[in-house]
Amino acid sequence: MKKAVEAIRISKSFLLTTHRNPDGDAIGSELALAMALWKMGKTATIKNLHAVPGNLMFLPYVNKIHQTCKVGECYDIAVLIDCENLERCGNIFSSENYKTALINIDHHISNQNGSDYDIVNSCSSSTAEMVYRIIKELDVEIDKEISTCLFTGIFADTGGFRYSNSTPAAFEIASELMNYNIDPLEISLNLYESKSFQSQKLLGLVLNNLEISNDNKISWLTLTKDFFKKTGTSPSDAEGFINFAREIKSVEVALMFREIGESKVKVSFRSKGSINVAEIAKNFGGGGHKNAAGCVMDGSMKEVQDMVIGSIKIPVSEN
Ligand SMILES: [Mn+2]
Repeated sequence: MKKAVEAIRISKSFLLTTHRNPDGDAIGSELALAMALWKMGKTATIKNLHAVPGNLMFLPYVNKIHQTCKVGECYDIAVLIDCENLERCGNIFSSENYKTALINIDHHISNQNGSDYDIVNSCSSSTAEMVYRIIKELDVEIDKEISTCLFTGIFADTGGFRYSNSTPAAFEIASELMNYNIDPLEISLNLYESKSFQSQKLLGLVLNNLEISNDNKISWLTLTKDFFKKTGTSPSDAEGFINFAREIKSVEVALMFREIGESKVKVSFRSKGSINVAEIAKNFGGGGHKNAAGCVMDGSMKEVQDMVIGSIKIPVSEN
């Protein structure tokens, strides 16, 4: 991190990008770092493959984020944020788009490293927590806008401080960020209570088809393209639905299967306890965290479900 910070200090222009379907941690971390770089008098441009989801449009300077499938310009440094590899950001840039270094700031256990400066810590609650440390190291003064973005990142990735990554450090940093007059209620309402009526109707359809394994430990949701058509919604409206499977008391692994093509299915994984779903997702070409992961698989819905559910082995508990 010290070396990366040194490289940042002596560079002028930065490209910042993050993963497909960006979430609160991805966008919050990008914006916070960009604002810190601007404060240092540097040029920082944020370019992502996908648009910012509606529930994050309240963030400061969110209109500065560009959407592109290919970066044209060349910068001194490219920064990959909350993203385990170039594929996850949609390969929107390559080594031709930066002169001196690629910096990788991430907390995914499956991060593939290999950049010039890998700042990767899978024990960190969020990438926002890591960006907070970098900003401190850069000696940039945190303000209300930066604080709002960092808090949003930590709050989003810890599920509002409910998940196992709600570490003492996450609480401590959040507490410090509160000193900058931010509005956690506004952040919470935007993140978790800004759904559309159609999105709730979609949830109704999906919950109607909720399933559970014989031992009650695996529960899964199925989303077909048909559901989106019926309710006039898009996949971003299904964000967080998997939690309804996860919230069942006996469930240890929750899954969401979403049809994305003729015979392509996106699988999301969540676990509550010791089951490492990143390992399971990795077997199918995906990745993520111990308690939250994903992959994309070829095959019909039925084939993919049988393959994935059949591969999950949950040990019988001793008590
Ligand atoms: Mn994250």
